[in-house]
Amino acid sequence: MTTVFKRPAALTDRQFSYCPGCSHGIVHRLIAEAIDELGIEGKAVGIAPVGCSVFAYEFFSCDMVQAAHGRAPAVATGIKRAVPGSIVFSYQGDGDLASIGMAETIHVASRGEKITVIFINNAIYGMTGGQMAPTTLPGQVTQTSPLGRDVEIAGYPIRICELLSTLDGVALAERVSVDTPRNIRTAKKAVKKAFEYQAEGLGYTIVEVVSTCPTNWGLSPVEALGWLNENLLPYYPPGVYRDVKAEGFANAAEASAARLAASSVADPTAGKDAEGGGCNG
Ligand SMILES: Cc1ncc(C[n+]2csc(CCOP(=O)(O)OP(=O)(O)O)c2C)c(N)n1
Ligand code: SF4
Ligand SMILES: [Mg+2]
Repeated sequence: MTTVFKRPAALTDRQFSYCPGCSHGIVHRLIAEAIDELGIEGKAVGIAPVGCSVFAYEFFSCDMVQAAHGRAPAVATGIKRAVPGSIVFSYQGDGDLASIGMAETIHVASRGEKITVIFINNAIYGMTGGQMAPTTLPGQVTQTSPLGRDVEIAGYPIRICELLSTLDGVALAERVSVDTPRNIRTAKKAVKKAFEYQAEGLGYTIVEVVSTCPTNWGLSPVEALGWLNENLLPYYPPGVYRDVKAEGFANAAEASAARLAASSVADPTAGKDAEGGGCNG
């Protein structure tokens, strides 16, 4: 008999700890399928975050490391630099990545570290009972914004793919969702592409997954999918925000060089007296 459906080898037998209707389980499976299909289990190293996916190290059968709050990209950087042949991915929620870990997120992307970030944007801190996150929509009710996010006080949500796509170290920035079978297939292609770009050494790669948190949204799993479609996807449109290969470059460094060539800035000391001026302080 032909097997048409089985648990990916890159997942352990441990039962997921996620609520019904939560996107985390689907994304875990997609990552595991990508690892299996690319045959990289022996090379893959995952970094688990804080948040509801804190136990990711229990669920993937590849090597896993637990990072402190927001530090997953820094840990990933160290592992990738120490073992360049590894395929390193951090798995982070929006509270972890876009709030406490924002500095690491920006600098790792700008340095073009050859890692893959899987970013679960569910517009809330799931783990802590639903705090407002940097991605919480204007007016969205959370435990810490019971009257709805007031942008006068809390500012506006951060669109991570749009933000990171401006950085020269980025080879791929793609936003997907996993709310329909078709979108799940697109999401899986994006994860595989990110791993492939990393293996080819093209630069930093991120796949943002617009996700559900029915529990802290106070909705049923089906209602949560409706809320995601009506509210989150218009605010966080899926799409490819940066793909250096599709733009005709060999890698992020080449794309960056093209930007620099268009700039008039070259050597600031050119034409100046070698001994002149300067501050010794
Ligand atoms: C202001 C603040 N800083 C740091 C923390 C520590 N902390 C606990 S859980 C968490 C992240 C949880 O949210 P998210 O990353 O969106 O993951 P989710 O649970 O939604 O999957 C953080 C940063 C906190 N709760 N509040
Ligand atoms: S609280 Fe939200 S993010 Fe956490 S497991 Fe439940 S549905 Fe998923
Ligand atoms: Mg979250």
